[in-house]
Amino acid sequence: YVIKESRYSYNYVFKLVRRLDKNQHIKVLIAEDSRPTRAFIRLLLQKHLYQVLEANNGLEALDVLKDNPDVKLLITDYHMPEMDGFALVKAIRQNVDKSDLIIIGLSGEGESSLSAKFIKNGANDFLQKPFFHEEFHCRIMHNIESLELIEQIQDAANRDYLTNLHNRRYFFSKGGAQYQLAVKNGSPIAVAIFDVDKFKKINDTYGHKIGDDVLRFLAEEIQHNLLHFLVARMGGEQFCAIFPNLKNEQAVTLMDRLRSVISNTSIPIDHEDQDLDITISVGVTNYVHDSLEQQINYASELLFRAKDAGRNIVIG
Ligand code: GH3
Ligand code: MG
Ligand code: MG
Ligand code: MG
Repeated sequence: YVIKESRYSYNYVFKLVRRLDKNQHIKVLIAEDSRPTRAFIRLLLQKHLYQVLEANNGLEALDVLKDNPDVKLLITDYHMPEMDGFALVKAIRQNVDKSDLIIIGLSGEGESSLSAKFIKNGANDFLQKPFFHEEFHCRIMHNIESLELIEQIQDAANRDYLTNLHNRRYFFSKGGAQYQLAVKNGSPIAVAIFDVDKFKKINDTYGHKIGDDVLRFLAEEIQHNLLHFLVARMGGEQFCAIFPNLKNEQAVTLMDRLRSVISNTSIPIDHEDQDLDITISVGVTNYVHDSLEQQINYASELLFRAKDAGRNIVIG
């Protein structure tokens, strides 16, 4: 197929080939009442391996979006029965913004004023019918790439640079929501705070760089053992985890397993072929306070007790 369209520039084709793999995971919805136009757009999209969904009018499009919240791109006509393209864009933009769903409006020949109106109503872009295939694909690719860039920037803002774990800000935002939901529903929720024992000594003995390597290694171990739960690096050598629907003893069991794995794993370090043994201490609590911040403070008190008790221990 790519070869057939060899009138495209080399750069474009190269970029396209790299994209095809990603496109298979991208859902595109076409809202268009003209069946031949819909079929034509579907064909163009399927050639580039997108997953394609169709709707006959705006109302149908809203239904499809409700069932498929992972749709990334909507291509919508203006003139449609039941609900037109503008009403559709307006309805969507009440609660889904431009960085979560791309909308491209379609306007017919001699309707160039519709293009500006589409944008004013919240569309990301527009295409005027009839269009060249290359223009169609360039517009779509350009918009999807912008969206992916925004997602990458958002993700980077939510992560800690050294360990790639989530950061404190994300923990309080996402974990705070999980916590409030549990408080509202009266369901159990546990939080843990944990900290490397005598980490300062590792820095003092081997240097800050090896200290950093140890934190990275530890973060992988934590991620691997607490998969499916929100974990964050709170700062320094301290980490937090939140466990919706777990009772205290279940969270204690989980954290004690992590503690045991870490204490039994030697970390290879770049220092005279040595391995390094580290341990962590943990404080675990279940719901007592109405805010996550207070709950974390409470868990920190238990962490201090774990340190007092001699370290390499979970108190909960
Ligand atoms: P305790 O068992 O009581 O937790 O002792 P500790 O030495 O682990 O605790 P302390 O709070 O005294 O020291 C923590 C050290 O962690 C001090 C600081 O230099 C180091 N640290 C904090 N952030 C980083 C980092 O990003 N990289 C490295 N290499 N070290 C860090
Ligand atoms: Mg129409
Ligand atoms: Mg420490
Ligand atoms: Mg400390």
